[in-house]
Amino acid sequence: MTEKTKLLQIGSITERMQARLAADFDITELFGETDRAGFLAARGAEFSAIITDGHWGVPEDVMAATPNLKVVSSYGVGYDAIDATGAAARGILVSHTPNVLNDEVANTAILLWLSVSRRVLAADQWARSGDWEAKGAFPLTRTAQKKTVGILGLGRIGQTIADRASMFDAKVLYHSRSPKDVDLEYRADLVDMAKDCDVLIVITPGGAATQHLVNKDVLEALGPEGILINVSRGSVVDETALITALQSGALGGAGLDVFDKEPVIPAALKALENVVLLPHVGSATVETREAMGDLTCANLAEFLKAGRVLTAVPECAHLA
Ligand code: NAP
Ligand code: 8YV
Repeated sequence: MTEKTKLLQIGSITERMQARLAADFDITELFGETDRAGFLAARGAEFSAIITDGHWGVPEDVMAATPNLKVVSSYGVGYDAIDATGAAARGILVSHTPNVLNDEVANTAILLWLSVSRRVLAADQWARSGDWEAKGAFPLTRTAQKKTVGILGLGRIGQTIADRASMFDAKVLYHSRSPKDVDLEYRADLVDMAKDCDVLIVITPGGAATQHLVNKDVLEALGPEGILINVSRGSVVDETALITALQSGALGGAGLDVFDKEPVIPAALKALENVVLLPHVGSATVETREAMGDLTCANLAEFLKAGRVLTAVPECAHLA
């Protein structure tokens, strides 16, 4: 009988994924180890494969302690927590889960936008608390119809959000580093775009290149009636500037699925009435997580079978 491939698991995986991997992989859970440094020093060299997710990625100490690592399969599309360039230089293939979550994350962005503009949480509270009987009708809210929607990052998910926005007769603008071959208005300057938007939806990757792209100037350009939706990474928005803008009324409202230091959300943000906060659940439905999990496992299976992966990150595409 051939020995199973040693797979290091970072973060949690579903039972379905466990079951799919069990036949070919001998799985060790990193977070089950109490002496992490001792474990990595003693056993790091055993592992040729890692399974992780977009949140945990591959921490530097793990990368450094796994000299025989050949493949990393990440359960998520965003891989800012993995040094993909460094991995590629070592010949390590990194895979992720593009496309299978486009619809779900786009739906979450729209859900947040409508929740903020129609003040769904406050209206729910009005209905439950007895305010409806005591005070009468809930105050009027703002429509999502015929607005100007700016998309920051018109990639796979951004394009799906643009499709959804057109259902609300929106005018869609977008900003990214380069214009795309699409029938939408490109804006080379983010502040300039924000000035013209009712809603700004952020869906770039995280990491150093996008750190605090959405800053005080962008938020002020969006303005007192403007709404910011962030379904990308917390790092893309300057959270301190965001809180200040929301507190002062310089920004109208925000719908946030992601935060700077997850799972910690600043108390000042939680105290605000003009925000809707989600605990990073953009892709978190049974159906979409199943598709993501299947692709995560299929990448590992393909590596065992053919020494390549199905959906490599761009930095590793030449190795796949
Ligand atoms: P994608 O197809 O690679 O699209 C990313 C877009 O961002 C591209 O249009 C890119 O265009 C633009 N971009 C990259 N760097 C930029 C910069 N510095 N300034 C302006 N635009 C920039 O990625 P995707 O599959 O749509 O996923 C996007 C991100 O969503 C993921 O990386 C992840 O962080 C996040 N996400 C979050 C959740 C959640 O649960 N909330 C779920 C899935 C994904 P240019 O290269 O032309 O700039
Ligand atoms: C996941 C995500 O929540 O795909 C991403 O980039 O942010 C989410 O779909 C994340 O990968 C943790 O599993």
